[in-house]
Amino acid sequence: MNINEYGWNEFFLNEWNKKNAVGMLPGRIVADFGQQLRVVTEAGELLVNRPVQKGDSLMQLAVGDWAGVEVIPGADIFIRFVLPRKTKFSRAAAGIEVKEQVVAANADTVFLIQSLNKDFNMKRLERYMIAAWDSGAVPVIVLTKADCCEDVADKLSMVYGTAPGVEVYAISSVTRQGIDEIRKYLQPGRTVALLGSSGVGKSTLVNTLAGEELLKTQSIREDDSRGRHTTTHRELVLMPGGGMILDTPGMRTLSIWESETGMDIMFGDVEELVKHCRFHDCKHQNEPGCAVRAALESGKLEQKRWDSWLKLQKEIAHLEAKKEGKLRQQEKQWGRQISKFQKEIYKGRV
Ligand SMILES: Nc1nc2c(ncn2[C@@H]2O[C@H](COP(=O)(O)OP(=O)(O)O)[C@@H](O)[C@H]2O)c(=O)[nH]1
Ligand SMILES: [Mg+2]
Ligand SMILES: [Zn+2]
Repeated sequence: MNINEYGWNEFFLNEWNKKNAVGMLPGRIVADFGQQLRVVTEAGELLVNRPVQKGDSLMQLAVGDWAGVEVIPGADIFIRFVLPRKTKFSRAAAGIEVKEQVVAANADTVFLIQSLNKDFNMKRLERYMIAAWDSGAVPVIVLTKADCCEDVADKLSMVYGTAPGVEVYAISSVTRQGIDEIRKYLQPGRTVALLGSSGVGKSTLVNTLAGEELLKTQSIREDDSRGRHTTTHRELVLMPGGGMILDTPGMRTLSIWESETGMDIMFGDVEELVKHCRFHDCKHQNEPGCAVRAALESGKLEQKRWDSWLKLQKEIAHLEAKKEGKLRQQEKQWGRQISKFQKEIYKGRV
């Protein structure tokens, strides 16, 4: 097994050399079955138990990660560490806990996939774009099922308006429209991650590009254009002509986790406008000298974009407050431990 084909390169080698990895093999996590992970190493594919999580540390493994694997002959196989990621596409994990979920690690390109039928949703695309810019990977928008859509050109121009400078493709796995164009992203040693709702044709696209059935796809209930889940886990597959694709099960919602670069790139103009209001605590309602209201009235700022920004901004502020709360909680716990320790010292026990 040649790990270079799986994306091993100087970046990871450099990180590897900083570790004490004597007796270990570098391995890339190619499938996540929950309790177990499939890892590709020079010695072949290995099935490894998921290591015990160490809080929020890097041991939170994701498909696409490079890990230090130790094989103890006659005993077991262990993952000892994970290398720093080159890129990561994250979302806020579902549930009340404030937690990051890495959906795809070390992808070079992310295909943001929507189908051109009823699934098409510009607000969702905006969200994916923000997360993609924050991931560090290059986003490409792929609109599937062009064979099922009569107004492809209209939808394309909407997308161009929202994501300037990003490549956009309308494709069909049925008519093969656009398939050869997107093949250029499949380069030896490079990883493309497929992100999008369930049923948009991600697994079908992998099979179409591969020219063989590498992954199972779902039969769709045409009535509501939703499919049933068949892709149950994340999986990184090596393509016959080189390059890798990371297929993911559909995400129902994408809650923003990080938003530094993403919001800047997607809404830089809005953020600039806000700075130009006369009052720095402007609510953008009836205040005099409100740059936002002026831009909305003159048509310079679209109401839809403003609504999106407001909603995302609120969501991010909420998330930040939750993150902050978690941090304070951790500090409090620390504080309690320290004061307990101090008491012990006082009592002369330590
Ligand atoms: N008409 C049409 N159907 C497609 C296309 N690509 C996928 N499908 C169908 O959409 C359904 C869901 O595909 P699948 O690849 O499992 O979606 P995934 O959940 O995103 O992996 C399947 O019934 C596919 O046959 C396409 O380009 N055109
Ligand atoms: Mg699938
Ligand atoms: Zn204002």
